[in-house]
Amino acid sequence: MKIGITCYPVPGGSGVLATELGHQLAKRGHEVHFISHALPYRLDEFATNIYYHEVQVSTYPLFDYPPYTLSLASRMCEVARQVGLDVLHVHYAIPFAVAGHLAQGMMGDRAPKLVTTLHGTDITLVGADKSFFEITKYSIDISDRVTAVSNYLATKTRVEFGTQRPIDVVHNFVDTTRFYPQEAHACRSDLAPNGEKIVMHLSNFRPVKNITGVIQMFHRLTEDVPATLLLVGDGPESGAAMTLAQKLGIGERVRFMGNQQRVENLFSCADVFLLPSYYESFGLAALEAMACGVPVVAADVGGVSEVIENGVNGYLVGPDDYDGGGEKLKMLATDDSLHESFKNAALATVKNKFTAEHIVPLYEKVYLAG
Ligand code: GMT
Repeated sequence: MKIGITCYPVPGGSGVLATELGHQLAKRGHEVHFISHALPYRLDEFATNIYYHEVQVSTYPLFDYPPYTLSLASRMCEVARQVGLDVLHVHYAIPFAVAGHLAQGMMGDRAPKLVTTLHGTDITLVGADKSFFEITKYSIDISDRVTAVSNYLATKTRVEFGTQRPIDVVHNFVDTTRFYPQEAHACRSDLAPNGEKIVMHLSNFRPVKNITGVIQMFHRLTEDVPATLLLVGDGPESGAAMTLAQKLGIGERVRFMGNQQRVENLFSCADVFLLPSYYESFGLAALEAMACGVPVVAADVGGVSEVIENGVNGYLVGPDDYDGGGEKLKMLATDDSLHESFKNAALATVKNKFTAEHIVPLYEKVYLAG
């Protein structure tokens, strides 16, 4: 098939998933066309069967806000005509589904099928904002097929928007040829020269990620265990994280890595991954950690329990339960046999449910469905 993909190109779960899906579809022989205003964050090297079509966003003194959605719709239509797209798969409802719908309208009979994947905050935060409510509801209604990344998100969407339309649940997946337990990367000796334990957090540092929880839970751990916190990613809460770490006297134990392309190398240095978000529709970063054999302590919110089984392959705590989170970090950092059993259970969860081989055919089925 010829598949167009539109996603946010910046670091974030929806863009990562969309790009990883593009890679997997291309490997399976499909022709994949990314349509975006910038190269997606993980589309960082040449790959056979993958093409990139940039959207030029024009501005004009009359426009206070450049009309990106219209430029995108035009580009989607051009690409669809040029290459004969069968499917246009947009990741995140706003504004991509509406742009896709406009492109379909311009294409007439030869329009590609519009598939919209809901990732989480497009429904829970952005979509539920009054000013976006109607357009998000419309985006769901006009898509030919809608998928959601967890059962939780599919149910939440039906309830929030009062829609009965079918939503296929297609969980996130991880590329296990890239994310697997490997020898600790050279950075481990640099980050933990005296054998400290390494806790890692990866996100785009938005308020929903509860960076205060990350620092506080890590702080509880350091009361008993020498440890380093690896913060990977960047965003609006980065500065506050640094300030809080300094205030708690653990500033020197926290390493800010910024946005990194090869996060698998950093996972290979970590002992535990920490994700105490206030909301998480799935938790792709947790899944990547698990694929690298790193047990996760996460908040029991949204669809996280569809990935993490509490007490088996990770721990689930309340997002503001700093003592509970710190205690679980401590258990995994100090009990080697517990760590080994969680590591093996996490690897088995990934292998049995969340590999590309399990999930990508489900997307192909959605593309082919009538
Ligand atoms: O919130 C983020 O970290 C980014 C966000 C996005 O849409 O870019 O991630 C969402 O999509 C991921 C991929 O499907 C999910 O694994 C994340 O759980 C989800 N984030 C939230 O729900 C907060």
